[in-house]
Amino acid sequence: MAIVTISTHMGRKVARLHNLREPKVTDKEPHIRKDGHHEVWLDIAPEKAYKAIFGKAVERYNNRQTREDRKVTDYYKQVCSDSKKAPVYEVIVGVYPQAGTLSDKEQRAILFEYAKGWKEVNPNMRMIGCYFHADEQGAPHIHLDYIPVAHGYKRGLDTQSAHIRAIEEQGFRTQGKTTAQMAWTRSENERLEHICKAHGLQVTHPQREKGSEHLQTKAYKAQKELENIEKSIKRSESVAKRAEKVATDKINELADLEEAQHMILFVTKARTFNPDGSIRAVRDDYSAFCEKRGFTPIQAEKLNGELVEDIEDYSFHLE
Ligand SMILES: [Mn+2]
Repeated sequence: MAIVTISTHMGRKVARLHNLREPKVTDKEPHIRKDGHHEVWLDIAPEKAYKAIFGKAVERYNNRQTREDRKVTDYYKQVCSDSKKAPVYEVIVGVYPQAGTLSDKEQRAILFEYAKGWKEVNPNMRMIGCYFHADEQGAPHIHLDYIPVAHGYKRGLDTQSAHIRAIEEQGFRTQGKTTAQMAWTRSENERLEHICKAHGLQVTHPQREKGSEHLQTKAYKAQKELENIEKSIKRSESVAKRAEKVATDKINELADLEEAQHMILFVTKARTFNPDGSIRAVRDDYSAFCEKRGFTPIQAEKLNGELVEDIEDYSFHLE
């Protein structure tokens, strides 16, 4: 199971040409891979969207005006020139793997679900653009552009483009240190988290943990470490088994050797009665025997020493 962090970054900066991958703009953006994948899920020009959303309100307002100069001719332009407002807002949504992996396809599915569910929970935030970018450095993400729509104004148009009012109309209120905007952002994060969980992902909140590594991530890493340790134990066990076999072979070889020693002693006994036989001759025979059996010089020397002692003992008894 992959562990991810999520983010819904809300902002007033909308770069439609970047989102649409307009070459004039993206040619100057080196972080975009030319051969990368991107999709346009929805794209309505803001001017057009403003006419569709506020056209009727503009009409109602203009019909009430007696003075021609008070009539609204272009509501979009009016909002653009209002320093307190942005005509279009944007949320950048991403799912970022912290441990484990997540395919582009899976990321796309989650983000698509998020975008698809937008309309139902955000009736006041009219989506006019949605762009899937899997061609930038880092994880795939979407840019979701929307126009905030608030109703019930007594002054000016009865329906206006107004971010905070639109959020409040959706039921979010400022409470203590939590602003309506923060509450709404949190609710969108929870919605995304819910989708991630439905896709079998674990979601961590490193920022809530104030930069410390999340316990779930730690647990995941510990689990992986344990698996690695288990693997290395298995490897050690098979090494031990092989070593045991080598040891058994060596013991068998030593048993053979002991037998050979007895044989040599037997030969020595025979040579004692032979005027040409000597201890030295037996020792040379034995050295050759060790060499043939593949013993190291030290092993051979040690055994040799023992053998000589044995032979000397034996000779003594014979006298
Ligand atoms: Mn992008």
